[in-house]
Amino acid sequence: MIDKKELTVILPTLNEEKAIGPVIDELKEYNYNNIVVIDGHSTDRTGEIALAKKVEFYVQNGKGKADGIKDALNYVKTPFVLIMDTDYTYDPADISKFLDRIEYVDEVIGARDLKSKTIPKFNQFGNWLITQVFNLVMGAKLDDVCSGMYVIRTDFLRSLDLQLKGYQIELELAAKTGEIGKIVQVPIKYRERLGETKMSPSREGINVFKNLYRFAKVYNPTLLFSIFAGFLLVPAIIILAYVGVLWLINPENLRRGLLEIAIVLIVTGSNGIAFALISSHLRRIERKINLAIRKMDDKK
Ligand SMILES: Nc1nc2c(ncn2[C@@H]2O[C@H](COP(=O)(O)OP(=O)(O)OP(=O)(O)O)[C@@H](O)[C@H]2O)c(=O)[nH]1
Ligand SMILES: [Mg+2]
Repeated sequence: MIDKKELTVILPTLNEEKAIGPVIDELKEYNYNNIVVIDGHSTDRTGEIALAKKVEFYVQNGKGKADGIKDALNYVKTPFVLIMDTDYTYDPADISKFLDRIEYVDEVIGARDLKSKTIPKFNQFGNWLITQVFNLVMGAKLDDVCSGMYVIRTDFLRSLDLQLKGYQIELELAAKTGEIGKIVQVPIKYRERLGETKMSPSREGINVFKNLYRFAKVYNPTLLFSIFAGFLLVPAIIILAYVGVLWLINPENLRRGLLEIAIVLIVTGSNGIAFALISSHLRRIERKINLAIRKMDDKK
């Protein structure tokens, strides 16, 4: 288990005046004293309260939670960081579980019980669906990829070239870490939020699925080409069977038009399969190169 002193807690805030005080107090009760609050230009008393609690407080450059977290890394001096939403939903009693595991891996994600009553029904389903699609695309086995509580190695996080904005950071982090490193998860509690949400579930949901599609192109083109091939080959086989049955019943009844459509679908679908095989091979090579680069970076 790593020492609490080796951990910095990054608290991203945007108008969290109701929650910031209790969140900092609880962290200090558990002796987590390296706390960096990174604020996205709050217009309420968030900054005032954080400063009164004598923690490091900075107003971020850029926009959104992701830019805030990247900015906060400039102030971190410990080898590990915990990123935790500052809305009181996460319980610092759970942090010791993360410290037990992070020694051996690159990222530890706190997995909420997605059936918990404290998560609105729409978000429960959304989080579940996003996690399932993420697992399918990335070949991962996570239970809650959108969790707002995770521990990560500081240098490793700095080395990742994170591009996505706002609430998409958790997704990109898990994708990039899974590619070249190791992620584990620990079960955590999830409590009622204090104060108002800053997130629009429908807008963020749409952005997430756009990004999952981009991840599929980059990390799992085999899956995309296979789906494409399936869409063509399944109807082709059905048409062929139909034409075949008609022809068997009456050899003079050969439906040439349908047969030609089936042949075109089969030729195009077979190309899809060929691309799927080639891309799977290329991805294996790319992954080996990425892992080799990671090893070289670790030795530096
Ligand atoms: N630094 C910074 N923090 C932000 C920004 N937008 C949101 N946050 C913080 O990011 C965390 C997550 O935001 P929430 O509004 O709780 O979003 P959520 O957890 O997805 O949604 P809920 O289920 O309603 O809690 C909170 O601590 C916010 O205060 C921003 O632009 N900059
Ligand atoms: Mg929240």
